[in-house]
This record gives sequence, C-alpha cells and structure tokens, in this order.
Amino acid sequence: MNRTPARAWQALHDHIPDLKKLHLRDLFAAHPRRFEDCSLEAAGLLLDYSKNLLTPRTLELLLDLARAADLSGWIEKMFRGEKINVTENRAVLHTALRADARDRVLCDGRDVVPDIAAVRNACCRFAESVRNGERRGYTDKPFTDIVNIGIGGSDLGPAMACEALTPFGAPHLRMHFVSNVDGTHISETLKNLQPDTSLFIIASKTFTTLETMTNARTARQWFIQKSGSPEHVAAHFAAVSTNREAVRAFGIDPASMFGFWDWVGGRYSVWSAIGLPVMLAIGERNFRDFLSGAHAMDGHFRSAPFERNIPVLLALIGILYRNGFGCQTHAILPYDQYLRRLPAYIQQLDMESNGKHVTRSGTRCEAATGPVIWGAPGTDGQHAFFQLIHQGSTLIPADFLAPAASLNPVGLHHTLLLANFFAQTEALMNGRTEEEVRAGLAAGNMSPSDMDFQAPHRVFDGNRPTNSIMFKQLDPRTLGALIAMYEHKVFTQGIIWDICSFDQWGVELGKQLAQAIIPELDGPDPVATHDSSTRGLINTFKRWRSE
Ligand code: G6Q
Repeated sequence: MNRTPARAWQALHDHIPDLKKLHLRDLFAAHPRRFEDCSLEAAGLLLDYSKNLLTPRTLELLLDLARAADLSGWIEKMFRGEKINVTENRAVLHTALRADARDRVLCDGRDVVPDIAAVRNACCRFAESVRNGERRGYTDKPFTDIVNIGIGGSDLGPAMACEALTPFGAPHLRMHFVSNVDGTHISETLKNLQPDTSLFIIASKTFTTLETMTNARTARQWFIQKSGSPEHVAAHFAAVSTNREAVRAFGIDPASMFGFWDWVGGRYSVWSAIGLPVMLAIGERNFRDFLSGAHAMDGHFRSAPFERNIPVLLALIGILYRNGFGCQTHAILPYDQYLRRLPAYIQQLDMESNGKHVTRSGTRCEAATGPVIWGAPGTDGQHAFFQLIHQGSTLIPADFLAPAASLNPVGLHHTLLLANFFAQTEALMNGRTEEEVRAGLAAGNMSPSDMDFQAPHRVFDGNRPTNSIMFKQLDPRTLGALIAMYEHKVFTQGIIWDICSFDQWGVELGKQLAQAIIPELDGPDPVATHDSSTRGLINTFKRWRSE
C-alpha cells in the first residue's frame, strides 16, 4: 500500500498511461462478469460503475489515496461534530439533521439531537396547520400559494425537492420560489397571487443577503398595499434563519420563525428548517421519509468498506478523471423530468464545496480540484449537447440517473425513456468502429468515394465513461438517499484534495462587491472611480437608463 498521499498520488499517475491504452469494450470482453463485480446497492440505489476506465489495480490505487488521506478518520470527525470547517471554525453536522431520535451528537459538548427535534416538530406543526387549513389568512380563507424567498442554499434545495416530489405534494398548495434580485422574478410571481391566500417564507441563514432582503421587502410592500394593512403581515410571513434579531426587526412574529445553527451550511440545509417549503408541500410523514433516506445513506457511507461504498467509489472515480485524465467537467444527466433541477442543485453542492485551490493548511493545492458540474434531463440533452459527449474532443464523464418505475405510467413513455437511458451509456462505451460504419454505409449502396468521405464523420471512438444510478421509483426516501450520496461524494473528494469543502469565501466576496457600487449608481452624475472598463459601463448605464 502507498501510505502517504504523495506516494499514493504518484502511484496513480504512474498507472494512468496503462489505462490510456485500454478500451472499455475490451474490458467488458475480457470480464464477462464485469457488471456483477462493479455494481452495488445501498439505501435503495443501484450504482453500476462498470462502464469506467478502471481495472482492479486502478481501484486499489484509488483506495490507497482514500486511506492515505485518512478518509475514515475524517468521516468520523464529521459525524462526531468536530470543527472540520476550519476557516469558519465550525462543525459540519447536516448528518445530525437526519439522525435517529435516539442518537446523541455532541457539538461543543451539547447534544444537538433534541434541539433539532424541537425545531423540526415546530416546523411540522406549522406546515400541518397550513396544509389542513387550520392556519388561515386575514380573510379566513385557507392558504393556496406558498412563496419561498431565498437564494443559493436557501432556495435550490427546497425548490429542487418540491419539484422532484410533485406527486407527493398537496394538490391544494402551489409552491413558488423567488431568488433573483432581478425585479422580474418577484413581479412575475406576485402577478398571479391573491394576498389573502398567500404565505411568504423568508429563508435566509444570515437574514442579510441583499437579494433575499430586497425581494422580501418588495413582497411585504405588495402585501400591505393589497391587503390594506400592515397588521396582517404577521399571519402571512414566516422566516427561516439563524439571525433572530434581524427577523424580529423585519417585523416577523417570532412564533413564525424557525431557526437553525451555524453548523448547517447553506447548501447542506434542505434537511433543516430551510426544508419548510418541502414539509408544506409533502407533509410531515413524507418529509421524515426524505430524512430517513438520507440517514440510510449516512449509515452506508459511515460503515461500508470503501470498496463497497457508493459515495466513496463515485468520489474516487471522479478523482481518476479529474486528476488522471485531466477532465474539466462532469455531467449529471437524470432521466426523470421530476429531477429537472437536480443538476443545478448538485452544481452548487459540488462547485461551492470543492471549487477551491488552497489546502486546509493554506498552501496551494498541487492537484486539480472540483470539476465544472453541469447537466440537464434526458432525453432533452440527447437532442442538444450529447453530440459533444459522443464525438467532441473533450472527455466528459457523466452520471446517468433513472427510476425503474414512472410515477406517470402513460403508454410506452417510460419504456422509451429507459431504452434511451440504456442505449446512451452503451453507445458511449462501445462507440462505432470504422468497419461498422462502412458496413452500414455499404448496405445503403453508398459509392466508395462517398463512403471514404462520410466514414470519418460517422465513427465514434467510444471509451467514454459513465456511472449509471438506478432506483425503483423517485419517492421522498430515494431523493433523500440520492442527495446524501452526492454530499458524501463531495466530502470524500474534498478530503482527498485536502481542501475545506464547507466554507464559501467566493460567495462572501460576491455579497460584498456590489455593496460598494450601489451608492455610485445614485443620481445622473458620471463616476470617476474604478478601472476604465467598469467606469465606462457604469456611466453608459447611467446615461442609457435616463434616455
Ligand atoms: C451555500 C452558500 C450560499 C448561501 C446563500 C444564501 O452554502 O453559503 O449559497 O446559501 O448565499 O445565504 P443566506 O441563507 O444567508 O441568505
């Protein structure tokens, strides 16, 4: 075994030239049981990683990396509430949010499990009273529209989960998510709402985020104007935040405020009170199933040996492509319309966590870190960007995800969807040789000279790696397991790259930058500050907006 990270990295790099000589087609031909050997199930998910460019030796070298980075030690530190978010000096305890009620998780010597249960119970009571019509608006009508105002981690998780779990949602509640500070987002949302049946949730960990607070103020103004009195605000606005004082100052009734803790990162917060819109949509029982799916994945991640551990394998395979093959991006391709927003969610989770170039101790990372995450649902993507995945000059590893059963079993739709799911990964692996192409063209009676011209365009090299992730159906439990799987994949990669996956200084910078410019945009006078580009743009903006 290569016991130090440096030796483990070196051994992996030494091995890459051998891998580059292989073709997936040959790996399958040589090992008829490759699927059986390279697939596993946990928490309701099946991972097939056989269509990856790896041999048993590759896996051994990748596992050495995990061991050399003391992955087991770090997993325990996370679950036990040690302050592994080193730059913010915080614990990282989103796993405690879905822990068993009998578990004890200590943070600064205090068991956080009862605190979590208390807030969750309050959220569930609130959600149930809205769902069953007990809690009503100022004209005594039940609520019909829930508007979550938040951004980033306070938006993407609940928005994605509510959409993914639409079939489990209360049909009498319409969910809306407003995030962008572009006035269009809030205006277009408010256009379709009645004040007396709308409930606003202001979701912000800090309760200072410019976009959220601006949208929240606009919503409140609209509400007061339409309802005719500020007195009704208390019944129509709730808040989810860690900043009690700011919530109070905004005028939200403390009884409608749900807290969480600094050890819940924004992009890991859908399990906390930030999940209130999800509880409103799917109800308490389903929300608990969502948590239990994540908890099942936590148990698997914490206890399964690394070679049989889904998040660890996904992480190691990602590292193989990022660091061994120099791949810059990774695609997330759900074959499920309800998972339309999953790529955007994983994009934030992964890119905000591992988009860092400095190690935990502050030196520059030697290895390349987080890839660009992108994607869209199949089969739409097939008619758009898949061309580049099949024949482009860049290797793009991809995760294909699909449920075995559809929640909308109409006609042949699901069979056709899954036929595409299977066909794509098979084609990406096998490609199409020149011989096969020529045989096809010859069957169509193409002339030899046309064939010479056409053949190179129609050859597919194949050897393009994919993971397939299947589950029986998309339900709250499965979604919980899926998200937790990606959280732990990202965690594992962060540990191996030796970066702090839980801070987000790039986001903090974004929050400060605009502040300096806001006052400069007042009035018509040109500014004389900044570089010539920024100054030129600001002054053109000022001129044009007044024309
Ligand atoms: C997530 C990030 C970021 C954050 C938003 C919203 O991990 O920190 O996306 O969630 O900037 O922040 P607030 O919840 O504080 O408004």
